[in-house]
Amino acid sequence: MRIDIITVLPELLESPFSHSIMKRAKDKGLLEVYTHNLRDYTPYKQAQVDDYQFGGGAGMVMMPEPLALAIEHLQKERKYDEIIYMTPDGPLFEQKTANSLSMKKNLIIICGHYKGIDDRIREHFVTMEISIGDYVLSGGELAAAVVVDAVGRLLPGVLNDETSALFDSFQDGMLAPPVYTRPADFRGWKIPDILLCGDPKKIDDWRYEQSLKRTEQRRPGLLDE
Ligand code: 6GU
Repeated sequence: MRIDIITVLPELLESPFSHSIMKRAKDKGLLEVYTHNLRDYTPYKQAQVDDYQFGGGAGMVMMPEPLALAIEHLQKERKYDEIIYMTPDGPLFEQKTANSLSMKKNLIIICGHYKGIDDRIREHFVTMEISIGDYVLSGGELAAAVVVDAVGRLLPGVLNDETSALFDSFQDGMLAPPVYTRPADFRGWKIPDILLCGDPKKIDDWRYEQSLKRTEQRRPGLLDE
């Protein structure tokens, strides 16, 4: 999978994909992430990419021309499955969004700043909008990093048995069960006996019960869906 990210802050997107599982995905050639500085595509002087909004009001808006030129530059090279705009007024990002995006080949992600982007770009170029939650970030970059991480780890070959996504919280509509590692007795706090019983079926049943209990207690809404 290839992801092209259009941003005014490419520096912000260097570190998130340079470690751990995202690094492995890139090293294995399973995930390619390229950042593009929007200022490289503006025809305006002083690398201007934003301007005052028509009708008045506080806050700048990202101009359509630099965004259109950046998108069209990328589209000349390959066909994109989705052009995604990161915006707090988009549909909420969920595990099922990540699952479906992980099956695409080429994605563009546009990171907004200030008051957002000129609406004509949303109308004529953007095919999908994503918000990562009901709060406002100062730009779309951190949200884009969340999406790339959630999607990248699902690509076939990225995770191994130890890190398998099959039993993640949300993957089956439930939260994950509690987990424990050595020592079995830490400061007198013991792990549940059943985990030492050696019967995989019993352990599976216990984990399922724990998942259900956690989900009922913490996120009852998930069980209705
Ligand atoms: Cl995608 N962008 C911004 N700026 N803020 C957000 C968001 C995105 N999702 C939640 N808050």
